[in-house]
Amino acid sequence: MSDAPTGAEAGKFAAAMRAVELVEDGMAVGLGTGSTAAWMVRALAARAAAEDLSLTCVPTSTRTGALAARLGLNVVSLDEVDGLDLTIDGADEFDPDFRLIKGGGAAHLQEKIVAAASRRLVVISDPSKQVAHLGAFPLPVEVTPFGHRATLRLLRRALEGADVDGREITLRQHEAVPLMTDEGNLVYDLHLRRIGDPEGLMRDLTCLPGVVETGLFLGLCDTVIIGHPDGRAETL
Ligand code: ABF
Repeated sequence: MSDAPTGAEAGKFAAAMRAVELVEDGMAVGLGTGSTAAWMVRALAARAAAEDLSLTCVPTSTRTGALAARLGLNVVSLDEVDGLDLTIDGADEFDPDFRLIKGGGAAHLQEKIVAAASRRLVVISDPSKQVAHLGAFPLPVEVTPFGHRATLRLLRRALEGADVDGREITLRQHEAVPLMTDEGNLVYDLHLRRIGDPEGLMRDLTCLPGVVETGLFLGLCDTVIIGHPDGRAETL
């Protein structure tokens, strides 16, 4: 690609390029959402064109799907394939066990469905997302619009006994109105600061009526590739 970025984007680009090397001709590939994943889509489209790769691509959001289609990738829905060979996606945080917080882009429901349908999930990220404990990034929780304030009360009650350092909950807004996800749901952000027991918290939240999905990705990611501002990529 001739338009390689500089500065902070150089790291994202480097991680994206390294991840795209994992794609083989004939693969079914899940395409993540976010700015790092966007570099990956651009690099994958360029490689597919240069090497005449036959790929089947499943996007994790409408915006990723539009970008991939515009760049000439073969975009299909998840229901048109029998699973995926590889999904490449970004993240908002990752810990030493590759547990993730995702959903800063409000696409975590579709991202998790696509990731769970994939043989591998490779995360592309940068050192700023690497944490000892999850939680500094607010945990997104997608909820149905129906009864969302009742669900908020259930979320607050669930956090009372949780091993976390913060318990503020905010409704995600976009241009001063509640944000709506691709699926037409709302997102509450849980400002927990530190999550002591991610597995326990996911169990406690996912069972609540009205909760559709959380941004906790546990046991799904087997590889993290981080890109550095100097353009180096590092596979963890
Ligand atoms: C997406 O990648 C989201 O789940 C996550 O919030 C985002 C990270 O975005 P960026 O790559 O722009 O930091 O998968």
